[in-house]
Amino acid sequence: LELERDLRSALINQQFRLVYQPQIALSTQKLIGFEALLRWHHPERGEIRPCDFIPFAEQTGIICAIGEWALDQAIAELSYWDQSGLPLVPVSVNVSALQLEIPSFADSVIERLNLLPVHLRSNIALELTESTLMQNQALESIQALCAADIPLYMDDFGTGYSNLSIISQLGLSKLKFDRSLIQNVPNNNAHQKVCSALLDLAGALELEVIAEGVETPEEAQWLLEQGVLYAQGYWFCHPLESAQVVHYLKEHQ
Ligand code: G
Ligand code: G
Ligand code: MN
Ligand code: NA
Repeated sequence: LELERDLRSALINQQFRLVYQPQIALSTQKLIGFEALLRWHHPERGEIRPCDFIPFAEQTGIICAIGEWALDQAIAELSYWDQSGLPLVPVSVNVSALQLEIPSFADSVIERLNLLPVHLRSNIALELTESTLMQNQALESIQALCAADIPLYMDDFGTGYSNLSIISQLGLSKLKFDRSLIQNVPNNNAHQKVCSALLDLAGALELEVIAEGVETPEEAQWLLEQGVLYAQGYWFCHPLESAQVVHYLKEHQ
C-alpha cells in the first residue's frame, strides 16, 4: 500500500528518469540505437530497480501512466539530442502488456509521434513482450502501430511461451533474444542449440536479431559467428544517464 502511494506520487514528484543502453552492430562495433530503461529514485529508499516495482505498477495499473511518461520523455530527449546537432539513432521504449490492452493506446502513440518532425518519427521503436500477445485488444493495438510504420521489437524472446504463428504475422522489425539465452553461450551446448534454432527461425521470418545481456567478448564473438547482427549488454556499455548519452553520441559520430 505504501509502495502504491509512493508510485503514484513518484510521477508527480519527478522521481523517474530514463537511462539509455547502447545497441551495437557486432561486426563494426558501431552504435545502432539505444534502449530506454526506467529508473526510480525513491526519496528514502534510493534507487529502486524496475524489476522491483514494475510488477507492482502492473498490478495496480499505474504502469499505464508511467509508460506514457516514458514515451514522452524518450521523445523529448531524442528531440533534444537531434536539435543539439548530435547523430540521430533510434530509441526503443518498453511497453507493458497492459498498455496494449487499452483501446486508445495505439492512436495516442501515433498522435504523439505525428507531432514530431518527419525525420524523427521512425526513430522511436517500441519493445513488446511475448506475454502480451494473447489478448485480442493487444493484437489490434499492435496491428495499428505496425500499420503506422512504427518499428516494433519483440523483447525477451525465447523466454515466454511464444505463439510463433502470431509472431510471424505481427509485422515486427526485430527480435531481442533474452539474456538468459546468451549467458555463457560459448560454453553451454544446450544454449547453443536453442540459440541456433531460434536464429534459424528469425532468419526464416526475416527478422533481425538483437542479442541482449552480452557480458563477455567470447559471447560477442560466438554471436557474430552465428550471423547475429546486433547486441546490447555490459560488455559494450552499461545503461547511460541522459547527460552521458550526449558525450557518447559526440564520440560516436
Ligand atoms: O533496467 P533493468 O534491467 O533493471 O530492467 C528490468 C526490467 O524492467 C526489464 O525487463 C525491462 O524490460 C523493464 N523495463 C525497463 N524500463 C521499462 C519501461 O519504461 N516500461 C516497462 N513496461 N518496462 C520497463
Ligand atoms: O527486459 P529488458 O530487456 O527490457 O531489460 C533489459 C535489462 O537488462 C535492463 O534492466 C538492463 O539494465 C539489463 N542489462 C543490460 N545489459 C545487461 C547485461 O549485460 N547483463 C545483465 N545481467 N543485465 C543487463
Ligand atoms: Mn526491453
Ligand atoms: Na529483454
